[in-house]
Amino acid sequence: MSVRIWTGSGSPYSWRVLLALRFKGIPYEEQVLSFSARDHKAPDYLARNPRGKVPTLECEGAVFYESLGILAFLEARFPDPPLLGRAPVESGRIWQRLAEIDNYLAPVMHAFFRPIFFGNPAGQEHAIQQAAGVIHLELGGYEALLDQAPWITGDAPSAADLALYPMLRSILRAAARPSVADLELALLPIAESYPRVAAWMGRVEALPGFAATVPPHWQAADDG
Ligand SMILES: N[C@@H](CCC(=O)N[C@@H](CS)C(=O)NCC(=O)O)C(=O)O
Repeated sequence: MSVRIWTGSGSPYSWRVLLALRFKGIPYEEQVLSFSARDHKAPDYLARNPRGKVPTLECEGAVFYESLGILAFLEARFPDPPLLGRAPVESGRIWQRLAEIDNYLAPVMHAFFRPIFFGNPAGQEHAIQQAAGVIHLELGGYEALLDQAPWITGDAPSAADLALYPMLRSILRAAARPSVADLELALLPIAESYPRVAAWMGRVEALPGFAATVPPHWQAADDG
């Protein structure tokens, strides 16, 4: 059995799959593509993933892209420990949260961090503040959920935790940029506004193998 994964440093979708691989104790070989060199648009990569995005995973001759599809494959091929639940209700709850993360948080994450990481926040303050407002609504929901249980879907970590964490880290990393310091986004420090979310982030960071998944160019960053 050999697993290869193509990632991009800092890609939250790649990070969720790396967390799942570590959680399940699956050995893998990682190839970090360079976005600036446009490795993800090279013909040999497009042959594996015609959308030219990361992550892509190959296992025993089968190639998968789209992080949720990859997680579903990993769960079926390597069921223990489970990440997508065993019982129908548990499984449905986890997929519900995954759909919420990708349908509601992901678009606003992109709207928030794109002008901060890849553009010029000057002139886009209103759009950034609007996105931050939606992020606060989402964070409020997770704060309430985490008041009921230590993990997003209950008493054990699930794919929902592993999918949510990298997105929140990306958001907080963007919020820490000096270029938005004057916007009073009230996202940092996260422990002040959302103590349960902050404590949950600590629990994710304590999962075995977590450190090896942190994007290489983030290792030294203090982003709250
Ligand atoms: N829905 C996809 C999203 C993947 C995605 O958007 N990846 C980004 C990096 S976070 C990417 O590869 N962007 C490069 C591009 O679109 O050219 C998934 O879940 O895998």
